[in-house]
Amino acid sequence: MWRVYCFPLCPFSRKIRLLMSEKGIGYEIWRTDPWDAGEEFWDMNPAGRTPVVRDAVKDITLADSRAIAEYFEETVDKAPMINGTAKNRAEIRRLVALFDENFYHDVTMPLLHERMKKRLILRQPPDSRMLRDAMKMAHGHLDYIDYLVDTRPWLGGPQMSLADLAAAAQISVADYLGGIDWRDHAEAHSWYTTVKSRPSFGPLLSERMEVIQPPRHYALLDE
Ligand SMILES: N[C@@H](CCC(=O)N[C@@H](CS)C(=O)NCC(=O)O)C(=O)O
Repeated sequence: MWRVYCFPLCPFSRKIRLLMSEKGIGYEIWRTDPWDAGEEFWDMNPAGRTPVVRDAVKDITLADSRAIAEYFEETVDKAPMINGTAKNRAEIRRLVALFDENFYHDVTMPLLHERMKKRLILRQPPDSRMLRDAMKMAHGHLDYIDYLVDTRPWLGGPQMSLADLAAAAQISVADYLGGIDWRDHAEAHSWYTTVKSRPSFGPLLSERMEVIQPPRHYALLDE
């Protein structure tokens, strides 16, 4: 069985866990905080980042969520997530990069820093200006999702794809940290509720990161 080295609020690990569940690939979680990881973890990924996945029986270790996603896409036929025509697949990859890079840097990373790292590691209060800025950036990204789901059934095209999983993974962490205001984003909210209601999402919604509690609506499927 695969082991996923991650911590509950890592959006890239969430994306991989969603992909593995959708494809029916079994895995166990191995709690790893990159800021407190040991030598074994650094040996597996010299970048020192989660997620890392390992199958000890086959002696396969993979790191970097995009490399991992491509590996499972190439080796497991069930539920293709980089799907459709070459043009479609390029569009899916574009959106995955947009959410992994832009959304993460604009929204998820500052929220993780202010609300998680400062609380658990640095023992400092969050900077309210940084929180406000991250929420403002989230608003812009949600506007774009409103537009996408207005013009196509799923973010990347006619079928659910890795673009939906990447976006929902980032949004779920931002939502956990109180950084998402769903008002004025009915289309994005309806799309997110559909993704969040899938069985693959269940385990993510029930996990908690120590003393940091999500807002009440976070795990509810009708809100
Ligand atoms: N490009 C990487 C990004 C992974 C990443 O940034 N992971 C964060 C946790 S969410 C991390 O491990 N950060 C620790 C660090 O950068 O030192 C991927 O897609 O896997």
